[in-house]
Amino acid sequence: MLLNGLWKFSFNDEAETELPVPGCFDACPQYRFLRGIGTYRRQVLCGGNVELRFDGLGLRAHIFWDGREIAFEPTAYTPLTLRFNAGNPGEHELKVVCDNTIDESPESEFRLFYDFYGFGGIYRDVELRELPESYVDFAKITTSDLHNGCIRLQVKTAGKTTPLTAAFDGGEFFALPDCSGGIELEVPNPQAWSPQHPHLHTLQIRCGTDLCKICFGLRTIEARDGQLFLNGKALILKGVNRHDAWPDTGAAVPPEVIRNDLLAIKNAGMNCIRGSHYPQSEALLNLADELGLLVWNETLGWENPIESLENQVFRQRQKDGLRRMIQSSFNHPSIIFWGFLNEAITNDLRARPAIAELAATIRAEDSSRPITFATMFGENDLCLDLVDVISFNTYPCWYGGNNRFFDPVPVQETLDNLLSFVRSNEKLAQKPVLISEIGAGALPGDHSGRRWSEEYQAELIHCAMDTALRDPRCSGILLWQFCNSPVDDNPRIMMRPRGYNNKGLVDEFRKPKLVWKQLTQNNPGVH
Ligand code: ADA
Repeated sequence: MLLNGLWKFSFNDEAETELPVPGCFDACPQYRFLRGIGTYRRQVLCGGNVELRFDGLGLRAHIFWDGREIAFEPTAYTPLTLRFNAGNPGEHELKVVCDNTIDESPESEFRLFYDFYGFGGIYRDVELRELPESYVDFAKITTSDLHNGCIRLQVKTAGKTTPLTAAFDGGEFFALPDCSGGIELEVPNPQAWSPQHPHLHTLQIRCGTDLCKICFGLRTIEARDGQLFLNGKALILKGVNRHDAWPDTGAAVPPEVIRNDLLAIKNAGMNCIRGSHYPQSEALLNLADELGLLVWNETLGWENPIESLENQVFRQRQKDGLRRMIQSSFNHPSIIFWGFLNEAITNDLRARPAIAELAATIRAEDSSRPITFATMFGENDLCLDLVDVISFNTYPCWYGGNNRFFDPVPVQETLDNLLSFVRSNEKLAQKPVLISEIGAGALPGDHSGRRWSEEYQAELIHCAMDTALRDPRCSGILLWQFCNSPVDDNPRIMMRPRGYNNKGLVDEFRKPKLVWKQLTQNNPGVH
């Protein structure tokens, strides 16, 4: 049952009204930019053991079933699956109390200085299913032999023990042996998944009356010898960072907007999206699988300080967020990296235990994908050896220097210095290097050619792309950022005209700026 629709809503215990779910109350005109408690509730017709799934909400939420609290979600944007007994068949009340006040304590994962707006509400789909006597708890598929089309399947079931059957691509069902420890299977008529040919296979698993359908792709991703390899071939990433935001609905981005965004990115000749800076929705990941876009999926974080990295509650929440993100999106072929903690304080040695712990948490869940985090500390980062891919966020000619007109030299020098540093460092030399963020603000309509103009941004982006993509030491570039994104009234607001981070290549309504027109024109397009 998809529980999307109109729910009863009240803000700070005021009179009840109705609001859409998915939705962000502080993106609606009557509560725009207000901070407080938004209570959503609705009736649900069901009974017995159920599974309730939220694909993402925020900033924090208490969840109640028939008036009893069944969960607290401390982390925005993160998939949450709850299993519980709903009681006798009939009407039950589901209540979700979303708090969008900013928690400034070190354990909080969303703080005032973040460079993106922290919305309140139920951002993404809510689903409920009544659990049968036995069911598939999880099924993980990894490509074990691309050449021969073999996968490794691991299935865990719950409830009464029942023999399993499975079918590939809508074919005949066959008996599955116990695969709790993983088994190898050959996919009939195997075709590899890649951005050029995003072929998806399906596997249906029957467990008693439960039928679980998984879309998967045959593909491998490796980080070795200073490069990335997709299906054994050297891979160069060319893409964008993207915030999941839309002016009318905040963090609850309508599926058609997501589809248009992904098509536009693909049509600009790009192959990758960094989901900055939180786990991506099921809707986006399904589309990326279908369209052939590679995704860097990361947990929520932004310039987190040492008091957070040394805080056990913060660390536990991060580990929990990583596990939930990985378990919920494991089978998407589009995901090539797991990431965490954008621009945390990784130039401080005291950050190492937290970074090592998060990397180990990922490896325990999935050893088939490289791990990375984006650093702003360049050569001074002290944690780069702990991950598989080195990702530098850098803003030459934007935060650095005082030039009014664009000067290519600092961009070329900055990128060269970063790449030379990695290649000459014994511990890092064999790791692939990415420019994970680079960009400049541009106000639509400013054609002065100076800083903040569309021309300045276009020149900087072209120079950065040229420099990175011509350098054989570089495995790719992810531009900051696809669309303008809203920011809160935080200490950085004076650098954020109109309350937006204006480094979008398109504006917040996706109206192309000069650079995006040029990137799109230079590409024949795929659709
Ligand atoms: C950082 C950060 C982004 C954004 C960017 C900017 O590198 O990772 O989220 O804040 O800078 O625009 O300054």
